[in-house]
Amino acid sequence: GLPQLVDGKPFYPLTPEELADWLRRFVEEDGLSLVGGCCGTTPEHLAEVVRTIGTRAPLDRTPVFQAQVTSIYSAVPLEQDNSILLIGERSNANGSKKFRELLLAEDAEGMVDLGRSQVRDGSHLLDVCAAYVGRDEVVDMNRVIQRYRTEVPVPLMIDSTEFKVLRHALAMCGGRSIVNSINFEDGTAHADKVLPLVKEFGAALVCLTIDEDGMAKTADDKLRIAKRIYKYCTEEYGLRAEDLLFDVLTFTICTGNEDDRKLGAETLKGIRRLSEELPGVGLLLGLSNISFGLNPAARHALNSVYLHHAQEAGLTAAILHSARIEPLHRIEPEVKKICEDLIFDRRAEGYDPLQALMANFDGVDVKAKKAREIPKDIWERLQWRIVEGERTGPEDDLDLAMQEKQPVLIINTDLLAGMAIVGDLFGRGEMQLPFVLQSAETMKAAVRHLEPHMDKEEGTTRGKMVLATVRGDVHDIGKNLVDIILSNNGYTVFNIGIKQPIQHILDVAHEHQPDAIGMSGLLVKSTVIMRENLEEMNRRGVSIPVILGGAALTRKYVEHDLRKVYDGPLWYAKDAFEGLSTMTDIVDGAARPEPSKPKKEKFVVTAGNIAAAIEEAIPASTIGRPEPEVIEPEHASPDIPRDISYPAAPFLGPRLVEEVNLQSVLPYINETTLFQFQWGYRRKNTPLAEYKQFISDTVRPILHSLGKQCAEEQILQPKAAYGYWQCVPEGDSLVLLHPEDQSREVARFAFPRQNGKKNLCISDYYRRDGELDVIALQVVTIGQQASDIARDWFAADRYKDYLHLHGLSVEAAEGLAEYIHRQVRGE
Ligand code: B1M
Repeated sequence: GLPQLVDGKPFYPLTPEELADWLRRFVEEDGLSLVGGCCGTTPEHLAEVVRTIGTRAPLDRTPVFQAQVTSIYSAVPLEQDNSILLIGERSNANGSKKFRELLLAEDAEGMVDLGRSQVRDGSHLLDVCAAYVGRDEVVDMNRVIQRYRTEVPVPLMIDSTEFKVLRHALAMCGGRSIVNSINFEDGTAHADKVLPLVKEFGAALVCLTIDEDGMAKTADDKLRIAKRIYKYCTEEYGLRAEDLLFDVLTFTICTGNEDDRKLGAETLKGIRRLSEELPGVGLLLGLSNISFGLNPAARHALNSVYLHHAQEAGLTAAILHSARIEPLHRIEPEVKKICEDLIFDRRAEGYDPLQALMANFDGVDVKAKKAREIPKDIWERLQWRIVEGERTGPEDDLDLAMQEKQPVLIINTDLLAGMAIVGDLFGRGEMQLPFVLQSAETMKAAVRHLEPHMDKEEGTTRGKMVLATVRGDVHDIGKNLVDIILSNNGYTVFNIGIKQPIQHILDVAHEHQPDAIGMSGLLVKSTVIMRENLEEMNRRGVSIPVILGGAALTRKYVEHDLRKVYDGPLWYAKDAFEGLSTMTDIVDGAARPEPSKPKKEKFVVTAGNIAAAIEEAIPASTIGRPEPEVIEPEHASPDIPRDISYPAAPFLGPRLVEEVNLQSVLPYINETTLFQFQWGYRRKNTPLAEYKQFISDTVRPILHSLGKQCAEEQILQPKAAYGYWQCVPEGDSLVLLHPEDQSREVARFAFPRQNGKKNLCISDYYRRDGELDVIALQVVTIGQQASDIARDWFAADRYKDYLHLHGLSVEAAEGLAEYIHRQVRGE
C-alpha cells in the first residue's frame, strides 16, 4: 500500500475496499489490535476501514516465550539447539593481548575486525571488556560499543565491574544485551547497584558464584550461593529464571596442589546440581581457566574434553576462543582418557594424569599437530578434508580426483559423505559449531573449484527458478548445490540467499515470473515455516509450482501432508538431481500432483478389533490384577472421520513421581507371570484346584512376606517419571514438541508397524488433521537397590531368596508401569 508516483502525481494503488480487506485480514488472522491509514489514504479509505473492522475485541494472543538476547540485526536464543551458546572471549582487554593493543592504539577498525572474525568463527555473541589500568573505561567502552553495535551483527555481553561503564554501554546498545556480572563478594552492595540497571534495560545477567567467603569451590557452595543470588534477583528485583546465567567458576586443575585436584570435578557436579535445582537458568563457564599452567597443545586437549563433560552435565553457555578447543574426535583416545583422569582426579600408584598429560605434550607445537594423520588415499583424503575443515590444498586433490571421477560424483559421494560425518559428530555433541563452520567453508570452496568443470548446457534458458533458504535458517550449501546443478543444465536461477521471508521470495517471484519457487531448509523448524509459507501463498492466491528440499523434510510430509495444504502444485526433491528432474517435469507441463496415499494399505480401526489387538498383546491373564481397560483409539487414520472430543492434557512436559508406596504397587503385579515364569511354580499336570490351593497356601504367602520385607527395608523403591507432550505423527514416527515452543522438536520416536495382519502402528492413533495431539509417556524404576541386594544374596549363596527377589523386582516394575499408566488414564 505504498503511494507511487504515476505521471508525476502521487497515486495510491489500493482502493478503499482493498485496504479495508487487507487490514481486516491482519486483524482477523494475525491478531493486530490497532490499524489506520498512512500516506496516500483518503477519508474514503478510512471510512471503509472503520466500516469493515467495526468494533471488536482484539484476538486472544498466545505468545510463545523464548529467552533471547538481540543486537539490532538478530536475536539469539540463550538456549541453543544441539549446541551451547558460544560467547567470543577475544574482545577483552584483560584476556586478549591483541585486543588490548588495539584498544590502546584506539584502533576501532582493528577491534571491529577482531569482533567480526569471532562471529565468522561461530560465536553467537561477544563478551566485551575495555577495562585497562590507568585509562578511562567509559570512553574506551563507548568507543568499542559505538562501532560494534552496528558493525558486528551479534548481541553483546557487557563485561565490567563499573556501574558507569555498564550504564553507558547498555544505553548505547540496540536490543537486549547481557550484563557480566554481579556477585555477592561484598554482600548485596554491588548487586543492588547493578540490578536496577539490568531491570531498567531489560538485560540478561551473569551471576558469579562468589559470596562474602570468596569464590565457591565445592558443588555445595556453588549451589548454595547460586540459590541465594537467584532468590535475591527474582524476589527483590523481579527477574525471571531465564534472565540469569550462573557462572559456576572454573579453576585450574593443573597446579599439582592437592587442594586443586578436585576443582574440575566439583564444577561439573555444581553444573549438574544447579541445572537440577534451578530449572530455567543458564549455566555458563569461562572455559580456559581449567587448563591454566599447561602448554597450549595440552590446554587445547584438556579444554575440549572438559567442555564435553560440562555440556553433558548441563552447561548451556561458554565464554571461549574457538581456536583453543578441538573437536573430540581429533583427540586420541589415550589422551582423552588422561584428560578425564585428570578432571575426575583418578590417580593410581605410579600414575598421575597431570604428569602424564604434561609428558604427552612435552615439546609439542600446537600448530604442527595437524600434519600427522593425513590419509594417503585420495578419496579418504577428500572426505578427511571436509571433516577436518582443512581448507589448504584441496584444489590439488580435487584436480587429481577429477582424473577419475565426474565432479558431480565427487560432490555426491566423497564430499557429502564428509558432511554427513560432520553432522553426526555435531549431533552427538563431539564437534562444536566453529568446526562445523570450517567444514562448511571447505565444502563450499571445494564445490566452487569443481563447478567450472561441470558439463554446462549453453543457450537460452530452459526455465526459471527463484531459490531461497527459508526464514530463520542459515544453511545454504544444499541450496547452492541446487543452484549449480540447475544453472549448469540450462536453467536460470535467482538464488536469493538464506533466511528469506516469504514476502521477499514472492516479491522476487513477482519480478521474474519463474516457472517454480524452490525452498530449502535444514532445521526441523524450517519444515513448519515451509508449511506457513504455503498457507500464505494460498491466502495471496499464488499457486506457482513449488519444490521443497532439505534434510529435515521427508517425502511423505511434503507429498502427503503439505500437498493437502497448498493449492498449487508441490514437489519434494531428495537431492539436487531430483530438483533438476522435477524442474524439467514442471517446465514440460507436469500436472498438479495429488496428495500421495500412505504406502501401506490402511486397516480400519474399530473399538472391537482394537480390543482384540490388546487382548492379543497381553499374555496369559491375571490373578489379582486389575483388568486392563480397553482404550478407544482416538483417531485412527486421517481417512476416518470420527466425532471425538479430545481431552486436554492436564499439563505439558515431564513430572517426577519421587516416591510411590510399594503397597500401592503390589496389587498391580501379574501373579501368573510372577509365580509361574519368574519363580517357576508351574502347574504342569497338577489338577487346577490342587494347584490353586498350593498357590494360596505356599506361594502367595512368599509374595506377602517378601513384599513386606521389601517395603520395610526399602529394598524396592518405586519411582517414576511421566508426562504429556504435544505431538505430530509423521509416517510411522511421532514427533514430540517442546511444551513451551511448538516449533521445537524435543524427540522423535519411530514405531514398528505390524507385519501383515492388521498393519497397525502406534502413530496411526494420533491426529493427522493438522491439529496437535498429545502423547503420554512414562518411565519407571524399582531402584538400583533391588539389583544390589539381589546380587548380595546371590553372592551369599541364598539362591532361592535371590530368585524370589529378582522375580519380584521385575514384576513390581511391570506393576508400577501399570499403576502409573492408570494414573495417566485417570488424568
Ligand atoms: Co547446522 N544443523 N545448525 N550448521 N548443520 C544441521 C542441519 C543439524 C541436523 C546438525 C545436527 O544436529 N546433527 C541440526 C538441525 C537439527 C534440527 O533442526 N533438528 C543443525 C543445527 C541445530 C544448527 C544450529 C541451530 C546450531 C546452533 O547454532 N545452535 C545452527 C542453525 C542456525 C539457523 O539456521 N538459524 C546451525 C548452524 C550451522 C552452520 C552455520 C555451522 C553450518 C551451515 C553453514 C552453511 O550452510 N553455510 C551448519 C552445518 C554445515 C550443518 C550440517 C552439519 C551439514 C549441512 C550441510 O551443508 N549438508 C547439518 C547436519 C546434516 O545435515 N547432516 C546441520 C550438506 C548439504 C549438501 O546437504 O543441505 O541437506 P543439504 O542438501 C541436500 C538435500 O537436502 C537436498 O539436496 C542436497 C543434496 O544434493 N536439498 C534440496 C537441500 N535443499 C534443497 C532444495 C531443493 C532440492 C533439494 O529444491 C528447492
